[in-house]
Amino acid sequence: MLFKMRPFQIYGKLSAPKLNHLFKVGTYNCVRNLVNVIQDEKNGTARVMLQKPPVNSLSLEMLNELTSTIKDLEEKKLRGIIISSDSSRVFCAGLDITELYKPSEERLRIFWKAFQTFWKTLYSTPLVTVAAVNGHAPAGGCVMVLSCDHSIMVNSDVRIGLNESLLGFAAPKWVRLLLVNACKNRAAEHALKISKLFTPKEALDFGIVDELVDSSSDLLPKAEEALNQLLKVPALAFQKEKLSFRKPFVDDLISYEDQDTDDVVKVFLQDETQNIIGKYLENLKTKKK
Ligand code: CO8
Repeated sequence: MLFKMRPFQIYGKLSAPKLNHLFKVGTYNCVRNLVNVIQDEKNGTARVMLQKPPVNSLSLEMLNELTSTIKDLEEKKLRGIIISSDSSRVFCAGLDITELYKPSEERLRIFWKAFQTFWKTLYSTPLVTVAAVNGHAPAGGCVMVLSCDHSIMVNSDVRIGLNESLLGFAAPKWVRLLLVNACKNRAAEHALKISKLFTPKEALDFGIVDELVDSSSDLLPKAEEALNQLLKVPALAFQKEKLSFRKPFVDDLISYEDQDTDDVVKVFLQDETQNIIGKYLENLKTKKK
């Protein structure tokens, strides 16, 4: 059977070999700068691939692009997405720490609001969301995984968790509740206090991810299988159940999001926090030397 072919919509640079690799009958890809969307029109699904080397950190541009990608796919009436990474070692390194180091107050406010907006969009999207976690997922990377409907991680020597306290700041309520919802209050409290990064096996045991696969080659087939399984549930019922659990958390954040931004800006602009972030960044840069 022949599927309808759509022309590529290319917003960013993509090399010819990569294009050839991605081009499949019945699919088309829409490459923006930092996110590559490979859409399967027949199935009504898409793979949303993070491609911001080296570690897919969430800069302001990345957050805005991810939000607009999800909104675009909702408008196109897609049914589900798999979020994965172009890197073989890192799913997402969390917020871009350079956004948090010596920022202007204005940029920091815009950045934090973009993070809130991205989270609200991902967490409550009517799309069925599956995270295919093929590498490290600290901090904001873990927030993304915890916000999907289902997550599968490769059982390798990578780590996942909320490690913000090491950077000198505490997770805000809406981030903390994501972990509490996954792994119970006491375990979440302990993990947040010590910036615990979980092995994939621990993450499975604590409910941070839903499934493990042994090899990265098994990840996407397994994610597709999981997505297709979830898509068998009638969409309206799925969305209603999802929103009945998630909307209260989103509404809660909406009720205090300006205060949340004020609090975060205040903490990040303190000298003490800036010193810790500066040292953390320095350690990241020097660890390979
Ligand atoms: N932001 C910006 N740059 C980064 C980040 C990041 N999050 N992570 C790594 N980099 C940079 C490194 O400095 C390095 O730069 P360069 O090449 O110039 O030296 C480059 O990316 C490659 O990094 P690595 O060599 O460390 O790559 P590895 O593959 O060895 O390791 C890791 C990958 C494990 C992801 C590792 O880079 C790492 O641990 N990164 C830090 C992750 C982290 O701590 N993120 C916290 C961000 S804060 C956050 O997300 C808050 C979330 C919400 C809570 C809010 C509470 C207020």
